[in-house]
Amino acid sequence: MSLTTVDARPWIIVVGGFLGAGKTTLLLAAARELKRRGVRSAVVMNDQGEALVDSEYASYASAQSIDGLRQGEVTGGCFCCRFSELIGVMEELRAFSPEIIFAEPVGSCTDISATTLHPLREYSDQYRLSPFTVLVDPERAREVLAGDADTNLKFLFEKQLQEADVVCFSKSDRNSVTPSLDVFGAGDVRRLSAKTGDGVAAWLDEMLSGRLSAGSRILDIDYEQYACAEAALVWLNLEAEVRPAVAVSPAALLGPLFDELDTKLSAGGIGIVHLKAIVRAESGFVKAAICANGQEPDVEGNLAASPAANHSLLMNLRALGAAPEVRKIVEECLGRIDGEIDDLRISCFHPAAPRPERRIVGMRSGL
Ligand SMILES: Nc1nc2c(ncn2[C@@H]2O[C@H](COP(=O)(O)OP(=O)(O)OP(=O)(O)O)[C@@H](O)[C@H]2O)c(=O)[nH]1
Ligand SMILES: [Mg+2]
Repeated sequence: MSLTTVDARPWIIVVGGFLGAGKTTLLLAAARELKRRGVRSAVVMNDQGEALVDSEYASYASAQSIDGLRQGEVTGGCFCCRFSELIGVMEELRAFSPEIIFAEPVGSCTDISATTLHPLREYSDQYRLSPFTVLVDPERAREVLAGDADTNLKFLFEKQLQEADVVCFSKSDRNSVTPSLDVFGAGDVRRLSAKTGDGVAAWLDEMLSGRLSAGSRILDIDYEQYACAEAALVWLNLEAEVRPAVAVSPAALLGPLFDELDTKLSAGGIGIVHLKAIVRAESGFVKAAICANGQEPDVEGNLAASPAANHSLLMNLRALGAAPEVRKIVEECLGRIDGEIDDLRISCFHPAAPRPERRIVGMRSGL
């Protein structure tokens, strides 16, 4: 008779961090690493809107190199406001017996420890919970530390750091020097690059070691201030079918559109926080992203895909500005595409005040 029992409960690994920090890229790199180890994983994406570039990108990644990665989504609100939905989605994913379930909260969200991690701890008969990682883009940290960041963005960034069990710098491949996060009480900060894979296995091992607890830090947060900070952001999610006048490759369609958007948003004084888009055609797909105005787009996918007559465009823009202006600029840029645009669906809004379903202790104000 064996005295050891196999723990069949999947691990939940929640990875937070500001918009564009590299959460999705890390989760997919970690899922790839797990696949190499013969471990099944799943991801749950989350957004205030519908039509997520991250989910579409995860589908491509899984088709290319993480065969078997299962996906779920909680849309139309953050994990804290849709906690029951998160539980329902994870329940559905368990039908595929993942050993690890990654969850990526909305990048403008905070207070996740009190409203998501702690409520999740009540499901300890079904899941094991790993420490809450907050991923930090060193460039964003430098901007906040230098006092160059918008005050609302700074508020969200700081609160996210204050509640992390584990703080980890992303993008180490292009940031050999990282700023000190001591002022945020971040303690020991890890570093990794999801692009090169450096540090990903070590981070994953730490998440699964059981050495650190989940939800060790609970925020003191004013919900009115939190709501104002989130509402300073504009969310634009767009879907469209594009038929250019002359067949072009996905890259040739997306490149000029991205340049135009960057130029027009910058001219309109709109601060781009994360602009990401995917164009897919029969010949292949291309994804592009920038995390600030004037940045060189980070492009992935099949740049050499042949010209195609039909393209599906998916775009998610998170910016600092007013929704009507942002929508107008995006519509103008789309209008400059030489060709036809069908099935255009745009939702553009300021995130509503967060109203968590659960919180371990009462909210200070606003609820
Ligand atoms: N050089 C480099 N770029 C990275 C790395 N990780 C992510 N990126 C890039 O950073 C940008 C943002 O990455 P995402 O993974 O989409 O960031 P996110 O935190 O999921 O963003 P949101 O979901 O919008 O909050 C993309 O252009 C990525 O390709 C990295 O390790 N190195
Ligand atoms: Mg993401």
